[in-house]
Amino acid sequence: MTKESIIQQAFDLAKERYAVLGVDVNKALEDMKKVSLSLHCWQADDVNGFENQEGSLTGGIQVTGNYPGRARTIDELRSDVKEALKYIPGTHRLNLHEIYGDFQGKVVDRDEVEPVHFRSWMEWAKENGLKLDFNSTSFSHPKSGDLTLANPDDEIRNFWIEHTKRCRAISEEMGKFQNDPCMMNLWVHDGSKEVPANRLKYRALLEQSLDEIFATKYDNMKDCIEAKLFGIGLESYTVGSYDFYLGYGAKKGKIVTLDTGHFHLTESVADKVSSLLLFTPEIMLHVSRPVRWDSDHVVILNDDLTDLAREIIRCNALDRVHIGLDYFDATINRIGAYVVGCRATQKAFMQALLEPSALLQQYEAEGKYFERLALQEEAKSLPWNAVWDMYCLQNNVPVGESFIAHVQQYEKEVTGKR
Ligand code: RNT
Ligand code: ZN
Repeated sequence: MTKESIIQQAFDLAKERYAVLGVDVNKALEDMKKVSLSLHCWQADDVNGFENQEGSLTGGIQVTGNYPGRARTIDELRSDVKEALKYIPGTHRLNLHEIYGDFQGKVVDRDEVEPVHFRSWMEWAKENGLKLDFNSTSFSHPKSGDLTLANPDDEIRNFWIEHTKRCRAISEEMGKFQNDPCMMNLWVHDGSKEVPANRLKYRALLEQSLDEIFATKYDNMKDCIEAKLFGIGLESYTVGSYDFYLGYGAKKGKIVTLDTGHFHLTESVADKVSSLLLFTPEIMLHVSRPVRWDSDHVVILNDDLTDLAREIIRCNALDRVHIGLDYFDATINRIGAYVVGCRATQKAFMQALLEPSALLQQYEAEGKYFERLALQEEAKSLPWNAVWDMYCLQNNVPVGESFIAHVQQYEKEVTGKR
């Protein structure tokens, strides 16, 4: 038997099994196509970027590890992303940070950046069937300090306001060019290591800065604001907390970014989805994996992730939720890290799309709580993986663990030689 026919047989059996529970696997396969991921460019190079300035990663985030092979140039990064995409079924996007501009060897400060610095990215993305998303970059800069958009110093605050306005203009150009809105994420690390004497002051400043930044209306980009619990070295106070951005987003109609590493470890991010959908326009996700803290480990298929995907599918909200990834692991092969995290995210959605939700909801409506619990448990071990394998096969990407050898090969030929 060929590998293809084994996958086909397993799929046919799974199809029958799911049909008993009223689940249409072909519809799930169709819907999987809508699960488009926004790959974070910064996994390929440990959040370094291509600004022609020496400096280290600051702003409350940290990458650990020194595995060889990090992308050092735009060309290397593009090659690595293309390689990773060979092992991730479906059509996806690339999420760029401002520091990844094509600056052509020049020093372009953050308040000078222009759409032209992203022209080559737009063209490259088009050639490769990718859409772009964007992020302003407040970290790793001499003016980053502990406070950027919430800085009481007018000069520093205005510098970052100018930077963020320019990033919106770049996002608008990207959106226009690709004929699809560019999601622009705004995350600033502003906070303090020790307890501030005036919490309100900085939040009021951040609100003012955001109002000024968002004053220009654009049609081809969407603003997302990312909250966080704390940054490294900024543990006692985060200006842009979840309450802050949820309030701002609900009041001003902005999209709140949920980074799954930015909450207390026992807090359910999945539970937030249905509330956000009622009060904010859409949702941006940064799928990540905290281990004890916001540590940005490679995403794996765990309960947090499957809960999150299930909530999105139960809310029928795939078209209102944007799935970005956000982790940085420099201890293992970086392309492998992309593939593992992306595939885990897709598997979570595959499982969610195969949930026997009609029957579960019927049990619930009838007050049959034992039945609901029992079916939820049984659903965990239904043969979803046979459907996932079929999805990979249909998309011409390696099925199961066979991508490992491909990543090893690329390491031997390319990243290992850097
Ligand atoms: C930091 C935020 C933010 C960054 C990226 C690089 O805690 O999650 O999204 O990880 O912008
Ligand atoms: Zn994030």
